[in-house]
Amino acid sequence: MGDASDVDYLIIGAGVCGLYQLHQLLEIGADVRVVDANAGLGGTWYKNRYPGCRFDSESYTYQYSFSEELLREWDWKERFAAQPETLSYLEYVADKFDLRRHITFNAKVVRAEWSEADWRWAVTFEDGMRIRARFVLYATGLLSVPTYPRMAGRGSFRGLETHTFDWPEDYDVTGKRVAVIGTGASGVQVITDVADKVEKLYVLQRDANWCAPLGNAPISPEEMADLRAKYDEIFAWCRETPAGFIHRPDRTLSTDVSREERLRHWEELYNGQGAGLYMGNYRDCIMEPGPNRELSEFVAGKIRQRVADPKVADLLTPKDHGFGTKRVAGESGFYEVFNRPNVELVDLMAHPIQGVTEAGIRLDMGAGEIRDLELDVIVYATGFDAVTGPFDRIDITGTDGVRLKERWKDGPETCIGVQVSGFPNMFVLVGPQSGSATANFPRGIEDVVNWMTETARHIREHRIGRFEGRRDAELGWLEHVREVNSKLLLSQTQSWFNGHNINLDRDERPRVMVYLGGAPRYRRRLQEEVEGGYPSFRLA
Ligand code: N01
Repeated sequence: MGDASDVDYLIIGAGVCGLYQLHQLLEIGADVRVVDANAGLGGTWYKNRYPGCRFDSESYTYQYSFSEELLREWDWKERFAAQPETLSYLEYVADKFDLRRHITFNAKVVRAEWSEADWRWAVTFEDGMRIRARFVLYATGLLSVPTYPRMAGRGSFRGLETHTFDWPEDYDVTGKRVAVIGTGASGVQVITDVADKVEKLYVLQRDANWCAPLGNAPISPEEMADLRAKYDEIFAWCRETPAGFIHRPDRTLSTDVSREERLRHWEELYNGQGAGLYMGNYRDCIMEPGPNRELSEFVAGKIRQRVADPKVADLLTPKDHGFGTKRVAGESGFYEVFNRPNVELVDLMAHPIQGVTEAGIRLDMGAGEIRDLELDVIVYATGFDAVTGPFDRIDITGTDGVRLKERWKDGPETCIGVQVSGFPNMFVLVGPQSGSATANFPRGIEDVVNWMTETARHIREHRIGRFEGRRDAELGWLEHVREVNSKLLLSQTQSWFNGHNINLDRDERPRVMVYLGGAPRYRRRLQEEVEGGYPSFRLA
């Protein structure tokens, strides 16, 4: 393809964030185009088609709040909608607001180069197409680069080998012999969904991960009507909670109440809905080791009650981190799966994978012994090169020929999570150290997109041609994020939240990937910039 015409705003990514940003920029009459590597819209919800995929935000909080009409028209079927419903919702939004004609699909960006001569980005695509844009907005997602583990023989397997993220559309596992590697949020969902359909399921677990019941159920028409009547209240409430969920940490400390009261409260949260047990619990449970240990022991007791074999229950209980100090997986019958005769938990710590063979997976049983698992399907539920991965795979060059990948080689640095010094006119809508990264996603991105839209207005009104984050502001933000994050036990565990995401080297230095200061504080920080005339940025 030849050169495409210039555009003012180029948004990369047509997922939850990109679609909303497109709508908002169109509303203010901006010249805008969206490009997406996929053949359809939806981002995460387009790609993740593995059985059991759903979100663990309450459905009615995982939707756009900008249009009353849309809120009136759309009915959610389940408290926690599954992937097909969420994708249908996003398609409905795109059609209703006539967004599709502004999106180019099958357009994978491979390079973006800043030109200081004319203050434009030259964006190159895999097929050779080029677009020149005044501003490039990255809505490339946090979890859009899957990581396949490095294993000898991978690719030689005769059956289906797939990552959860790349699950082939409509692939049916019924009657098959399946191995799932990984027990994070994706693994837990796929394992639970396929267990009663497959002939044999091997769950290959390295470290155990904490889970909590999701409490999913259908939404009746009466409940839907009731929720709809309360939408204003629900959105207002979510705006004030740290992660944009309906759950909010309790100001009471666990040590302020009796043990009897604590256990009663935890029992209630465990049997409740969604992420209440770790987002709506006593504040000190995710900040102080002692209270966290007691809560972890409570949840471990639940695992022992639900899993018949005590040895399996013990293996499924995390030993390396406390409850809620990594992303907790929402589950719906996960533990009961291990009581089924066709399911086997394989402890990779004791019996590591030696390699993938034509017929399946070979385990190292120690003392020179091996064990071959004969399989039809291998599922890698092994996570993502999270947060920075989507940027690393594009060759982004800023001023003086500096590459973003090089700038971020020891960890990302951003100006309040929305820009990077040396990369003018490049805006990060979803990326490192942004409030959008750890929030209930639609709630988090609304803050950034609304700020971006306001900023686009400012750019037009003041005829700004060059907009760049200041280095001193960037260093200040990094220090602030480090300080805020250090207050939570989450910052001390190894997960994608602090850069232990690519599983190549498990002892990699922690990186400041996310901002844990909460959505309200982040929103205020962005607003301060607008009100103060953008003091953290250089405008020309
Ligand atoms: O990925 P993960 P995920 N050999 O990184 C294991 C979102 N999400 O896709 O802990 C063997 O959490 C790894 O083991 P270990 C959500 O934000 C949301 O599950 O490193 N095992 C771990 O068990 C979530 O946080 C929803 O020892 C290997 C697993 O693979 C994020 O996506 C649903 C391995 C990876 O877990 C990522 O979740 C799904 C190896 N070489 C996902 N490498 C909802 O909203 C990795 N593992 C409900």
